[in-house]
Amino acid sequence: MKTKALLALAAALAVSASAAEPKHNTAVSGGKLPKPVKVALVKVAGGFVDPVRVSLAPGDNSRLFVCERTGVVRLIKEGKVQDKPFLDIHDTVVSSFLEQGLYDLEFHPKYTENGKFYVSYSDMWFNGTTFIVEYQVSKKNPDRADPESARVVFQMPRPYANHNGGEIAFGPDGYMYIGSGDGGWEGDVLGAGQDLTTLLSKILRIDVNPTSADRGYSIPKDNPFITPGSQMKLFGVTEEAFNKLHPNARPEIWSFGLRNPWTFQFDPKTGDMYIADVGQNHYEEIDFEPKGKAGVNYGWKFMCATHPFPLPLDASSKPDMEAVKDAPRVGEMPICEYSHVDQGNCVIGFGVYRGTKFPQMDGTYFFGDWGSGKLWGTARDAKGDWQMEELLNTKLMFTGGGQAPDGTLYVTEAKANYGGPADPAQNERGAVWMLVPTDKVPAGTEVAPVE
Ligand SMILES: [Ca+2]
Repeated sequence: MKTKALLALAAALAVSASAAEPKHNTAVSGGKLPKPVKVALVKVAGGFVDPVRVSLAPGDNSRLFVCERTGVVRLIKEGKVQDKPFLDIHDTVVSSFLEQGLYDLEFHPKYTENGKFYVSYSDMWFNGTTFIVEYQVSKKNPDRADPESARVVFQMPRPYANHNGGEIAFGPDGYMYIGSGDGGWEGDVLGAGQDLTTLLSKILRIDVNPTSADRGYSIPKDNPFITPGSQMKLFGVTEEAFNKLHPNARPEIWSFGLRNPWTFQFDPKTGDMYIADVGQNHYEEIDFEPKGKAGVNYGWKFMCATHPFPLPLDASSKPDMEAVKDAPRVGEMPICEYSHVDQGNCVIGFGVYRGTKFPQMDGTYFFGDWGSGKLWGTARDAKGDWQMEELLNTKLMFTGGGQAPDGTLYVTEAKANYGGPADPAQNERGAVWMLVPTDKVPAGTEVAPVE
């Protein structure tokens, strides 16, 4: 009887687990978007030193704040780059290595009321430590930040110069989400991916409003790895309940198992998250997180995209898929993946278009590759399967993007490469582009050449 009851319980659990975790496909290039669209990149402005992000303030579609990796935030106003920057913190940003510098700028969701915004960058004086600092706009001039208003919100030491992540974004819940890479070198030498005691290799979630003056931020009470004090007892707790406790986990963690989430975005309509996780040697991936789903494991370093890591190579130095076909898969699988063989080497997410101007783009997530200049769209078809379609093959080296309140998507592109000049100011200048359907390209504008 007892065995039968256990078997019934196991069967019930299996059913409920599969109901809670619907399986989805992992799309590869070659699919067709449910809403067919042809797109072009229209140049907005050039002359930027390694631009990596574009930010726009809530309710304001007219001003583009461009993050230059060297630590300068330039302002494009009514299509013209302003002479004076919005913010210049180059004397505290280290940018001599390609993956370091000013990463991102985000405006507080209530910016129109409180004038607060946030930058994330690699700090020069703290050996590349990630800093997230709050500033306020000048009370006298909306085109200028107040440099004296700096308040350090968050800092996180980086063991190596690479895999810093960098993206910050406010979720639909008003909390700040932070992309943090695995700490660097290659192959997750620190074992950070599956380690809940480190902030490396994660998406973090914090409240930028501290609850006490001696802290830079506070922890949202429903973060997934907080252990409530009431549960810290060793007796009278079921094994199942113990299994859910992570007494050493960092409470800032939202999700884990990410290699280098340099970009991620929220769908402005649904609140779902798309993570462009940069892969190693063989595959790039896009992860999808339904709104509010906490504590997800995206698999690194057990997995790179849908493939076990490390991948054994065959006699011709190609991944030996036969050797790993029965290997266990760990964590949530991506919705899209592509190979380094002919598709690129560093995935860059741009965002989900949501707007009234271009209905044929609505609901599609757009992303590209830094190495190949290809640009894809992905969305679910009528059956619920993810489709991934190549839309452009450019010569641009994509670095990031940004989205306007009206849904318009922007793309940044720089010419910098590994092994380039130690002073990024010596790099060829990059530009900001706007993603539009080809039949909506404004007359007299420059369009990115495609192959
Ligand atoms: Ca951002």
